[in-house]
Amino acid sequence: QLVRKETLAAQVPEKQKSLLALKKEHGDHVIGNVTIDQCIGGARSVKCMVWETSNLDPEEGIRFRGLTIPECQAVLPTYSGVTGDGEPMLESILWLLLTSEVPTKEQVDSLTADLHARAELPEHVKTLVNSLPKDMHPMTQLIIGLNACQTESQFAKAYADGAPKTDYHIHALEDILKVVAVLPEIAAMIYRNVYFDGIVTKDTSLDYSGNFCRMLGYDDPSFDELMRLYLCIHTDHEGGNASAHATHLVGSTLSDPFLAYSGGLNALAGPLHGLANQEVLKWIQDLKNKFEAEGKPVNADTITEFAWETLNAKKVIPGYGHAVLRKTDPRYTCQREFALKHMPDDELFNVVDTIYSVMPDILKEHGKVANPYPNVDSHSGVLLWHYGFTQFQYYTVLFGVSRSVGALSQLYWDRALGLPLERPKSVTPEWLWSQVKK
Ligand code: NMX
Ligand code: MLT
Repeated sequence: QLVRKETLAAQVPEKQKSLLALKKEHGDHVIGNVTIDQCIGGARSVKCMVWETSNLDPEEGIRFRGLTIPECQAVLPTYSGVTGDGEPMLESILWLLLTSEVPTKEQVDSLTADLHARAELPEHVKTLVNSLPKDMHPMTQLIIGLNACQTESQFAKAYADGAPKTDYHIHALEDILKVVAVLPEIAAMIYRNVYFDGIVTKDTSLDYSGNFCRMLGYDDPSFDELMRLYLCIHTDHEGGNASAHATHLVGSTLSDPFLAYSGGLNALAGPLHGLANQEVLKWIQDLKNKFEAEGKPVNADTITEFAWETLNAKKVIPGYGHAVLRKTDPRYTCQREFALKHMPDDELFNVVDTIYSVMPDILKEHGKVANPYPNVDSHSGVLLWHYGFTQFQYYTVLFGVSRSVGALSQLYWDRALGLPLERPKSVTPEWLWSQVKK
């Protein structure tokens, strides 16, 4: 209520005015050129999208509404109520991304209550998710579940009823909060169905992350804190990443937020994007199995041997490299700090740490990779594994629950600012040749 009625309502006219002025007064100002390399090469660094919620610097990493991860940890409300003591709550970062304001604990608690109140899943969604084959990938199940929730879209209904475009953001926000609210239960149903007894038990006296942990079947305050950290750091990574961009693209057709974010989840499910977190754990398990069978220890030497085998087989090292970052991902660093605080002697954490000590040099020697350092996915799995959450085929679903917060906060602003249908120009190879042969 507070988010919608007070904070955002005051911001929308100002931001609309500012963007309009930018367009009117400076619309023809050139901000970049596009090379053939960029055209063929996945549009790296091409500046062609406005993104309110976060910005990614190649050296420094992500800033959420101008705040680095350590700054978020220092100022955003925590579950204990003492800022700086523990990880920020997911609701804190949702508030920040949506409104650009650092919320109070009271505001965050009101948002928790609002999300819990919206979390009821339609019966047909429960029936559908419960009917899915256990061997269907959890991400596919999540996407099916979310798509089926589209029956609840107030945006689609308002559009069909002829709502004026100036009101689109008001209806979109209802859907956005609903999507964020329902995802944990869909995700928990999938986890409990695939790996356990199918029973999901809620505890809405807790925050979003704590309740999610109980629904997954975990009851450990330390795991709740990990989930808070996990959900916060995966929310947003500016607009060009595949899941956020897909959400923005699909949403630009005025598909509602349920359909738009399902598009984002489809992108997240690819191994070069969110699925890399499962691939990292698989890589580590394959490595351990191989050397245990050979009676060798897992150490810097055997990791180096295994890395070269992977590279020579023309496969990627999952969890390393990035399209934008050129340094160790600060999301990796804060997870490493969590491990040093909560599980310094954990066996797999030590494997991940040893990988970190050798992999950048291996990748530099390999010579192809623009960024030889680890990204977020390199660390997230081992933290989960430590708490007995070993079902790594499921890991990307957690990423998917979190990314909804960033991608959909931006979708709110897409509609509030009246951003148009996204439709860049493609060119044929013949046209490209004609440009250089002139
Ligand atoms: N291992 C081996 N080769 C790599 C790696 C890696 N980790 N990263 C990049 N390369 C290769 C890449 O495949 C490309 O080869 P080719 O010229 O034969 O096509 C070459 O190095 C240059 O690629 P880059 O410019 O460094 O990277 P790009 O921007 O194209 O791709 C990623 C970025 C993230 C897709 C790439 O680094 C990668 O595949 N990493 C492993 C998968 C991964 O961890 N993805 C998760 C990213 C984070 N997330 O959550 O989404
Ligand atoms: C992300 O969080 O989306 C990934 O790091 C990928 C990206 O930023 O391109």
